[in-house]
Amino acid sequence: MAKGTDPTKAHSPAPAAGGSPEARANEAVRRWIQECIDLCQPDKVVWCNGSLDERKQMFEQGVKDGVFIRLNQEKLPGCYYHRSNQNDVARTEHLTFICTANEDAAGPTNNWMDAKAAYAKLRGLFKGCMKGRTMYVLPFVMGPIGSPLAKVGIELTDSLYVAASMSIMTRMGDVAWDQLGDSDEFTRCLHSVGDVNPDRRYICHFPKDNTIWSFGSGYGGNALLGKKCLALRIASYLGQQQNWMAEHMLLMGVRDPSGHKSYVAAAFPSACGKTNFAMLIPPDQYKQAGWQITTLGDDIVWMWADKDGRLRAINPEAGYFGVVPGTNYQTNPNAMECIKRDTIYTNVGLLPDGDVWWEGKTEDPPRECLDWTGQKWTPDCGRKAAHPNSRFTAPAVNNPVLDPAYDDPDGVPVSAIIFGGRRSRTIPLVFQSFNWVHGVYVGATLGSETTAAATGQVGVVRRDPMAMLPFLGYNIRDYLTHWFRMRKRMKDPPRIFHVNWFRKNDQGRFMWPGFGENMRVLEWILNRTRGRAAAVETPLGWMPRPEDINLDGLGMTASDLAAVQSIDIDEVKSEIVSQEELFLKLAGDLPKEIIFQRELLISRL
Ligand code: GTP
Ligand code: SPV
Ligand code: MN
Repeated sequence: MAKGTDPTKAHSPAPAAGGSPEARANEAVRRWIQECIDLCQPDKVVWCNGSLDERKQMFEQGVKDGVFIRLNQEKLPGCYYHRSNQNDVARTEHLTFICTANEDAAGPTNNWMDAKAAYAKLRGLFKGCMKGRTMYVLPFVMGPIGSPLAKVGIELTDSLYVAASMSIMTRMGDVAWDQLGDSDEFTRCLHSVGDVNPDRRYICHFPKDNTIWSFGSGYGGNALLGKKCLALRIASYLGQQQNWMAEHMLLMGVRDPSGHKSYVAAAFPSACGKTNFAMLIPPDQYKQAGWQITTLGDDIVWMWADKDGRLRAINPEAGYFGVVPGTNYQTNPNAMECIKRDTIYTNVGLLPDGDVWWEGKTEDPPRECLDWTGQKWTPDCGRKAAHPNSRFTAPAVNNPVLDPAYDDPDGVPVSAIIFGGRRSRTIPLVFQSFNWVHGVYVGATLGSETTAAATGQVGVVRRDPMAMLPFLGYNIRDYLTHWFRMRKRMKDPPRIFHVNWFRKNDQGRFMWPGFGENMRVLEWILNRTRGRAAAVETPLGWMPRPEDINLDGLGMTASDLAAVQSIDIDEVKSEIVSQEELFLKLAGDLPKEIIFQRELLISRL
């Protein structure tokens, strides 16, 4: 991948329109695929065209192979069930590597492997790994077709689950050959589930070679290589080289009662509420007044400054790989609509009639089901029916509130960027940063309690800068500097906010109702972006007075709101001390803006 490539450069058209996918692949593609075939030695190679018919055949084949179980087609038309290996249920951050010639390129927060050593090690694992198996060739595009930022990837995989999932999650098929033309600028994604042994599991990224090699896992973020591996790790590296941004963010449209439309991007760490916020249904009174929320994306956003100096954004994905537990018709009705048909359910409970169940789906649990491991489950058995990180894979077009601009190659202008974490204590419901540079500091010091989306301890606060800690393809020092530099490309940068839906009281109860009611906070945020709402200056930033948040019909008093907004100076001091854990890793490399902002915060206390 050439350094400094112009992201707006158009590719020349494909050599031959029409014909078999195999015939349409250009020389560079064919050469690379042949190398991978020689290495992996599959019995069979299947070139995929991304059609709905093909996806159907994949499901049928998967049912025969025991990869999928056909769900009750009356209740859940087009839906299939998949059980993963029990040791393969979440991203494995300790087995994820950035592979470069020198360690500095990966930086202090990534696992690093020498690129040559990594290729050698993984070549040993890939050698002959597809004997007796089929290799699926999955050409795909990340981003609306024709967008200046759209990227082509080709994934080679021996997993039918991955093939079917990629067909939902990306714009897969012939569109990729059209977009690629005769160029060799595509991400080379090689994947094998191997023997699903965590001791032989490596998710390796080679940013300099535009290459991803993933071995030994079939789980989402480890195996659907267009998602976290390409659209965040490789893309963040490319974005830094080419002056754009790849972020772990949702993207939503908000129409106010006057018909004015704004777009908001928000970065929350894994399992901290992006899908739910992106599909938010406003409370009745807001709906009646004419507020309307639409979804562009729920996990990844690519952004660039246009010629007028406005930040514009697209969602590179075409589907949702969402957390299942806790999803129901009260918390997220739009997600429930999305997953009624044409959806893959992974690691949820399976009911006797071929329907599915999970914790939080209904108030009353079923009398019995099979749990995510296939064992008989009853409500009193002491185990969970669904794995806490069980997931749905659903096409974006199923979303009843999909934004019309979702497929627009020009993207949408972003008015506000929101950072948020899962914090039981200390962090108030909402505040606004003083300006872009302060906002970058707020994002860089984002803390959140860990969740089941990655293996390891759950519920401990860790620093997760911009919710990107596990997804950075390069040195965090250069990433933070990139955020500061992007400011210079913008005439009127988006306002930056911080939210926390998860603060708890001394009884351990959430102090804010969350979900649809988050609309009330969003209203203040949007009004702030347009100079239409009041705020007071606090040590953390601008905050609404209790009367600036609409509490009508919420059953919360102004003093309840004051409690969820309260700032305890001693707790903030501890917070600053705990930020040092990240800053020490950066040592002498901490951008000066971060140091100044930290000093200014301390001086405000
Ligand atoms: P990834 O797909 O892992 O990136 O997660 P995500 O950020 O999209 O999180 P998601 O929206 O799936 O929410 C994760 C969990 O948080 C689910 O169990 C939700 O029910 C819960 N959740 C989401 N929003 C809220 C909220 O406003 N309040 C509370 N209390 N819980 C929420
Ligand atoms: C996350 O963990 O942030 C996810 C799920 O969105 S995965 O695609 O597995 O990374
Ligand atoms: Mn995510």
